[in-house]
Amino acid sequence: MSAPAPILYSFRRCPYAMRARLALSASGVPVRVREVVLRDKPAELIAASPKGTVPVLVLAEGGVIGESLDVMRWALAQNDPEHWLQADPAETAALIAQNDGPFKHALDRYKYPGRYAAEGADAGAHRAAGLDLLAGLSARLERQGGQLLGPAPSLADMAIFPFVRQFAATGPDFWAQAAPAPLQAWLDGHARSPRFRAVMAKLPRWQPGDTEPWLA
Ligand SMILES: N[C@@H](CCC(=O)N[C@@H](CS)C(=O)NCC(=O)O)C(=O)O
Repeated sequence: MSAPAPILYSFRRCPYAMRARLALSASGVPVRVREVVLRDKPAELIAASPKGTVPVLVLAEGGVIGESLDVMRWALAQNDPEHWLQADPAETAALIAQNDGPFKHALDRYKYPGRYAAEGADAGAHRAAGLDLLAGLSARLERQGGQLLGPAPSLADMAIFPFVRQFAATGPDFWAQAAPAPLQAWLDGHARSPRFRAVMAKLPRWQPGDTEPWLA
């Protein structure tokens, strides 16, 4: 019998779950994954975290972490071999707040205009607003030597790139033609990394009674 391990409720394509998986993988902490379907969430997920979003990390000793950034910070507090936590905390928080706030707002309305039709969302205007914010990130990548807060990746890069990846994938031709080159290079580097590929492995949907696979 192996020692009890934390359990991560995850959804492969969710960018919040991706950032949690990236940090857990970087930390090397062994974690078992319950892959869920958002339209049919298991009762166990709701019992652990009634707000019903993923990711959720259920600790072996009984605590529950229901926010992606808290999962990242918990993982890196156990072990941070690549020093993701060494970047300036205030700048890290500001970059992530911009991503999770105005950038996510624009991304959702660009990607799913039908869902926001009632508020009169114009996909093109939101695409432009998103690109404006991304231009700021790109200028920063140039200034900092390749990553958002220096030459090496830190928490901000790993928390943000899954969302930029969604923006790029919403209109690949637009992205190729309109996104600044440093930003394209940054995204490609992260999206093609062995770690990202590993945490994007397809897992079967978890059903009660199944033994969960380990996170890569
Ligand atoms: N603030 C949360 C947001 C998580 C979130 O919104 N996850 C989405 C999937 S990407 C979700 O679970 N939505 C609930 C649903 O679709 O039912 C976090 O950072 O963990």
